[in-house]
Amino acid sequence: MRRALDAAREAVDKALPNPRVGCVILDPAGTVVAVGAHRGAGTPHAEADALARAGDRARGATAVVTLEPCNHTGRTGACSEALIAAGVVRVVYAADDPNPVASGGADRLRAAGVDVEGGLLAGESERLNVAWTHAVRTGRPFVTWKFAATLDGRSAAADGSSQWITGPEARLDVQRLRAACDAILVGTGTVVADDPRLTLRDDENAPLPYAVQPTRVVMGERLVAADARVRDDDAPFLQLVTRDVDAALAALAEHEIRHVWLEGGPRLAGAFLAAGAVDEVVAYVAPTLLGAGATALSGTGIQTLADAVQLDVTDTTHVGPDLRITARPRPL
Ligand code: AOF
Ligand code: ZN
Repeated sequence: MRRALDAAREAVDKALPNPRVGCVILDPAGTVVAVGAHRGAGTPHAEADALARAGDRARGATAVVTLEPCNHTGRTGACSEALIAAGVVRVVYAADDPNPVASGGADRLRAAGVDVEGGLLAGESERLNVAWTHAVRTGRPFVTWKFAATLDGRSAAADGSSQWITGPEARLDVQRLRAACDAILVGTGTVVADDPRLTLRDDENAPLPYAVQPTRVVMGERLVAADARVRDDDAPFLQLVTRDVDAALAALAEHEIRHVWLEGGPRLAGAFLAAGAVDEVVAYVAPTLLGAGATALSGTGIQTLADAVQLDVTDTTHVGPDLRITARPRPL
């Protein structure tokens, strides 16, 4: 299973809107005869990839797969049927498939006489697909809110200047994390103020070696000007003409967006937080002090300490001179 998880991880950085899945085929003696992985929507599922590599050696074999084999014909065929047809006699999988459209593979395999065991390293498989699992379970995308601030919590100086609070290392780190998402979300105010491109680029403006650019999503009732850079040809663009967070999440889910990277501004972030729609916070904190200036969040409606949103820190990492703090809202 660890080999299958590694295969899933190594095959692609991102398979969204699909999960990252790996599959290993073992002969009756326990020797690895094939390793397969999924590489993104529309390409073969991990099981199909591994079966194709195994050929005849799949007969009588065990398939070890990081997600319950699917039982549906979606963009590709049902893996349950492919495993049965190939003569696989035993399937060991990690996480149950949370997708109601595709699940039922374990039952289908058992009904065909295949020996099936689920749950092995399920947590690791889910960690590999945190956003996908959340999105498929809840029907709403997983939202990561990112902001940068000084050590005293300012995201802009008193005169409004905010470029750059953090160093180049942190800005490159943001690009890397953005690349793992399938949408970058900002409010219309940010587009008007900064005319950002919201694409993945390095400091020399060269495109980064990430295959798929996230969709640039602008939320708000003011229509984005036709010549705004966010509408150029470098990446997909989507405007959500609404101020309602739930409506926005539903629209994003309809576009098969699973992992949203929310970048601001402060009112949009405040609205998402107030709606309970922030699933993860990534804060870049610079070792500088301003003493005045805007903060990263506004309009949350929180008035008293007892109502503070409680987070658990899941990671702290030095990024150049800055600190990156990752935190998740504490379950109620
Ligand atoms: C994958 N890769 O290796 C496995 C998946 O219609 P599709 O082909 O995009 O099917 C996507 C669903 O299939 C997915 O949500 C999950 O439930 C199931 N298994 N998907 O993309 C794979 N094994
Ligand atoms: Zn499948």
